[in-house]
Amino acid sequence: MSYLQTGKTTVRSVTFAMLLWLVCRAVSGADTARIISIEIGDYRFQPDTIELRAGEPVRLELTNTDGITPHNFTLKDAAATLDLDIDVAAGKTQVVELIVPVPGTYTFYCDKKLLFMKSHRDHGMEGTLVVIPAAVQ
Ligand SMILES: [Cu+2]
Repeated sequence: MSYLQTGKTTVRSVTFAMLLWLVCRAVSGADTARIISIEIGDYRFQPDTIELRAGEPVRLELTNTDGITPHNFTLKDAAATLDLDIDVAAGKTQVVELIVPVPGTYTFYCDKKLLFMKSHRDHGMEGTLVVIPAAVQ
């Protein structure tokens, strides 16, 4: 009987510790990821320049404001380990968590293109991501 009692207590402690961990994780995640909302439509990104610090966790909320045209958020740079290619259907929002470790200036763009037509990027659909060095501790 006392053995069972001990077992129950242990299970409760572990469950409580897991709950506490989950709550802490949710709270810290919500606190640290800055949200950057970008409207995508009419062959442009709005805003078309975004700035963040190296190592800063951000959450990009990409909303396609067009009625029928699908768009995309492409951000690639091998040296900075950036490899994003996110399709956003018309009228929809996609969310992506992003941490850029390397300061620099990067170009993002839409890679959509209809056969025999100019690509959305050729229509001017691109923007600039400026990553400034992390704050000195
Ligand atoms: Cu596009």
